[in-house]
Amino acid sequence: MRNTHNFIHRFYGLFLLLGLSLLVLTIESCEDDDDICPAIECNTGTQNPDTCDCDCPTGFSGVNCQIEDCPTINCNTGTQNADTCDCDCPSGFIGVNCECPVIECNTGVQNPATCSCDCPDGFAGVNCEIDESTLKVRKNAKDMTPQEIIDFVNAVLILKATPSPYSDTLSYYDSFVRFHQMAVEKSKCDGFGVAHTNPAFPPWHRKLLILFEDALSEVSGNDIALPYWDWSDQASTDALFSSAFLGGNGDPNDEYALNDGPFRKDNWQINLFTILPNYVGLNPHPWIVRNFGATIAGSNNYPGYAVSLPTISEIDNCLSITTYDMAPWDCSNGAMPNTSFRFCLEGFLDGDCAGAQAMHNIGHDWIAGFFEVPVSTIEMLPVSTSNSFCGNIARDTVPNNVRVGSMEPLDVSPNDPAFFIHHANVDRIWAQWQDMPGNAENYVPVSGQAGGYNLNDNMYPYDIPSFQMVPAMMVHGDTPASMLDYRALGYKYE
Ligand SMILES: [Cu+2]
Repeated sequence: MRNTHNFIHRFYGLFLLLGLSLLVLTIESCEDDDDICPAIECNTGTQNPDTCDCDCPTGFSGVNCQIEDCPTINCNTGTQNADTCDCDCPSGFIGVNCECPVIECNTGVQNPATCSCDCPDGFAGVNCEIDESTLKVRKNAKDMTPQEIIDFVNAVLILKATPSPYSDTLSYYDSFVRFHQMAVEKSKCDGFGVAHTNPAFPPWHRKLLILFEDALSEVSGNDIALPYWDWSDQASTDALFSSAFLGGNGDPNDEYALNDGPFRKDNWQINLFTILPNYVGLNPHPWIVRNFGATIAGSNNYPGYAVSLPTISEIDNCLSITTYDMAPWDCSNGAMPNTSFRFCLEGFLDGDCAGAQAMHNIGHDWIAGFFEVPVSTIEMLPVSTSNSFCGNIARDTVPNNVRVGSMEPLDVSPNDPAFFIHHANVDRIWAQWQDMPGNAENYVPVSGQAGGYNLNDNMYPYDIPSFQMVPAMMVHGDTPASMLDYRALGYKYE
């Protein structure tokens, strides 16, 4: 019994000792806490007893959780979300700053950085609404099948024999020559460029090509796509100027008359003649005249210098210019071949508009340069001549034995169907440039310049009321703005 009592006593003693030890330990550890962690203000956070530091909630940092992590961003119509720090945008807006009005992107997605639609491969357009597989494909002349060449050539011949919807006196084909001539006449009378030597040079000709391509399809019943002539590709040149296609060079024994191919002298008649003072009398024949690579006129018109076609590096140089165009919006600034895409593409090389040429201009010159014919007496043609449009305009003197080919006098150069295939390449290079990042809508001037230059100006002569009565003219707009998106106009280049 005593032993038992003793055991219990000892047991209780041990318990007591253990309890006291724990109490002391606990008190000691509390005393340690008080020693290491001074109370600090943690604002929206809590003090961590292990580290003594503040544990802060998401979005806050700093010793006292006093720093709100979200950088302040402008949310425009929206509000910044304190948890995510991003903008919560109201319906109808997207983007990092709620700046983009929502647009329908169909098969694509709207890019919040640009606000525009990113389209999947094979789709294009502002709303990714264009299925590219449905577009007309304008091919390199060398890639045309024999049947495509036949269809194209026949359509051009039919167009030449079809009465024009725009004129009681002209053929449908010749109306396109006349549109071009009217633009050049207006330039000379008004003293500023229409269709040429100005920012509207690319869109003005894009409109002409679409009208022409549509007309070919209309009169032939075939869906015709214009071929293009890649000047830098010898195979393209060879294919285009073959006897099955456009015919070749002029006949040196016949004042360079075109004597082969479907548009030869006895199968194609020219009805509209140049009225440009510098060319009157130099291109008198009612048939196509070509003299490949002959000389171009210098500043004094004749004699000139030999020309060659643009190379890949010349074309790439124009494509590398990021500015579409700039003041003085013409051909008079010698620095502009390297600073204005339009100036470079149109083909001026220096500040002399009639001086050295390149690109588009040299293509005209290469097909149809200056040459001499035998005459009984060489004499100088008069220095001025009366014109049917703006009265007397001074002209340079030129010997009476000088001739030019059909593509040379600017006004009536579409008399040679090569014009349209040459200009398809000009249009293709513009299209390539437009496909570069940021260039799709890149056109200046937007406003404030001469009539016909600005983004939303109507282009002469497409805006003439009687022409506007023809349904074909109204299928697409007649402003530079309406010509910018070539896919929306129904075609692409291979
Ligand atoms: Cu032109």
